[in-house]
Amino acid sequence: MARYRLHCIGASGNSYKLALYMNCAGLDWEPVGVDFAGGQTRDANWRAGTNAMGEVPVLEVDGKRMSQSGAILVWLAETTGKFALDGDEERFEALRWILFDNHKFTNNHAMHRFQRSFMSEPVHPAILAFLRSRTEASFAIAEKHLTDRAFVLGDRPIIADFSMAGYVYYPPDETGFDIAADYPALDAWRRRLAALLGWKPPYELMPFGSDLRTTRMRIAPGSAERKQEQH
Ligand SMILES: N[C@@H](CCC(=O)N[C@@H](CS)C(=O)NCC(=O)O)C(=O)O
Repeated sequence: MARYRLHCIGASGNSYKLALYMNCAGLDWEPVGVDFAGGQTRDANWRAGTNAMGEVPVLEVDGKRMSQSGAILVWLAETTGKFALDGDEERFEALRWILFDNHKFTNNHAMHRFQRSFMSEPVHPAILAFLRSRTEASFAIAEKHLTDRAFVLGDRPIIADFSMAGYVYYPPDETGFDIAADYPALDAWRRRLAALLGWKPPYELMPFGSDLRTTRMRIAPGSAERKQEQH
């Protein structure tokens, strides 16, 4: 059994942040599948034993189970020294971007993707339009920031890069955003990250639960099986 065990699904970009970090850091890790579409993260026993917040990712290390990708990335950087921060100023800057990522960059993009591609019934266009405009606004901020720097904090990748990378490698037909065509600085940044040793796309690093991609087709509207969570 690997030392680091990531409870995750392939469709979860929040999980991918940690999977990608651990693969690029060369850590001994393995994915542990969660039946997200089947409602496992809402099961009372799962919540009691794995994550009271009812979310993936959960990282299990030496019997301890941790949640919240941003907090886990900070913990991993501090305990492994990989993609770590140098001093208080860098730590503050990295936390700023990790919080921006959680609240805006990842959140809007992920919510838009889920509503667009994984709902079993059509979503009201106003919901998609709202989430799309929020995503565009946070993409514009990241695009400007990355125009004159290689990585989020400068010339080397650190944990905030992995946090912001959560959803940028999912296929455009799934996300509804064509980063290569519309966001040149974001595209150049994600290519630099993709050149790191250990980089792999989400569905290769986390084979479990990739079937969420087909949930929309698998679960007919009105079916008693319809059990879905937000992104
Ligand atoms: N801020 C959390 C977000 C985690 C999150 O939203 N995970 C999604 C999957 S990508 C989830 O489990 N959602 C279940 C729900 O919202 O009920 C993190 O970064 O770990």
